[in-house]
Amino acid sequence: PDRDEGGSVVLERVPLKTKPPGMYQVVMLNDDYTPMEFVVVVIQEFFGKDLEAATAIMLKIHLDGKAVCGVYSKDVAATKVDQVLEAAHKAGHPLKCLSEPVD
Ligand code: TYC
Repeated sequence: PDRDEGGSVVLERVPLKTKPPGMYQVVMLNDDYTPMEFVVVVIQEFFGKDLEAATAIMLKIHLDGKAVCGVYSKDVAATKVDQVLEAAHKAGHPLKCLSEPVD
């Protein structure tokens, strides 16, 4: 083994490779029952969008089946999902959303 000036054995350690935290997108899903107006309010409230941007996202969900409402760290994305699901459940709407890693 390698030794230092004093004769002690030098143990070499390669730094553990760390990877950057990846980002997660919150995807909202379409359904046949949740009112458009409720979705627009939720998107404004929890994703910081103004009325125009929230309306555009809601319409994209309605037409395409889903859309990304925002991109966050894993923890924040999970919290957004919880907030949306709780608000929808409390209001009696079946609105669903999920978070997934950004490619
Ligand atoms: N499709 C719903 C309707 O026609 C509106 C809607 C939009 C529902 C977006 C959910 O994530 C959603 N009332």
